[in-house]
Amino acid sequence: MKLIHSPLHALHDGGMELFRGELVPCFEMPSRVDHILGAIERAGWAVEGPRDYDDAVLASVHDADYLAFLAGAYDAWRAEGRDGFLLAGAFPARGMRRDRVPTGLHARLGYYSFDAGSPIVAGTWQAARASAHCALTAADLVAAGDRSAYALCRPPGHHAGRAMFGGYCYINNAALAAQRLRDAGFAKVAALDIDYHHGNGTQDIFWTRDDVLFVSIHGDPNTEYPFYLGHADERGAGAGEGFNHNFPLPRGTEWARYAATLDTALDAVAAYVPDALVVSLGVDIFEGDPISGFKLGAETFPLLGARIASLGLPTVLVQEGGYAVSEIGDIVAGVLSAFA
Ligand code: Q9C
Ligand code: ZN
Repeated sequence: MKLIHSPLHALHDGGMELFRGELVPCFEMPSRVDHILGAIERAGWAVEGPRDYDDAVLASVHDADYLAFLAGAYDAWRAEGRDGFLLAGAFPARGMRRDRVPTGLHARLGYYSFDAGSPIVAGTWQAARASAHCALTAADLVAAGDRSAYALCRPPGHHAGRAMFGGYCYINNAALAAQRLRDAGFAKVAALDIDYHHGNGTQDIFWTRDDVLFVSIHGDPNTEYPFYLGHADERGAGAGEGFNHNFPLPRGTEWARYAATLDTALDAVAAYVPDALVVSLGVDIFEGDPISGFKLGAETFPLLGARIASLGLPTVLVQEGGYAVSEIGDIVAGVLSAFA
């Protein structure tokens, strides 16, 4: 199994997030990658860099105006004589206009995002592009015949919608990988999202499509971020109706219940009879995660990996969340061991 990583992730650093009324350094920090790389190297697996891609590839799952905003936001901030980082603080909620893109930088910042927890620093665009390239490279390896590949993506991607960033995510790496597999000739692709937080961005991107199935297990949005999407009654629309499956679980969920729900989710994937699988591998479902609420012990992750691997599908694994920084390396390695 090949593992793909870019050191450019480290350029996305130094931003702060609004957390319970205070500005704090982002839980989503560069050292997460150091710990995952360390565990990968201890396991004896080699890591390689991503291939290069034209920015046009990103437009396969994102709107062009959104990508242009992301690419130029920091320079526009600089041009206003500012430094540090951009952080959105106002959003077009109900009763306000979303039909016109505003002209001002801060107005567009809120227009294209949904939380005050996802800063844009000088290197965010470069890091997000490199992260996307890792996912695309892993997809290309699987398209060329590898049974599985892992993309050590940072920043993560599954909260990023067609034209919206948030939840530490700017470009939807998993969606790009799924689209890449489709374009390579895999007729039906399933995206399984096991991050603690609902993958609202991936759901958004494939909502009206029947060629990419979205299946997600996550904390109940009644109480868990991102709050406003992820309920079980969200089933897709138009041609996509019936091709979206959400499995919300309460805070405090332990392995026994999680495993039973995972089996139901895997049954939904298998019933679709996909040609390939993309896994949004968030390991913030670990009991030690500082911002999440499930109670899965470290020892359950090889079991989790084995259950997903038992589908027997060509699989692209894409790193999403996981904030118990010093423990996520061994946890990710535990999942990958089932595929390697
Ligand atoms: N009080 C990912 O795991 N902050 N994103 C939540 C709750 C946002 C998580 C604050 C969490 C985003 C990829
Ligand atoms: Zn998460």
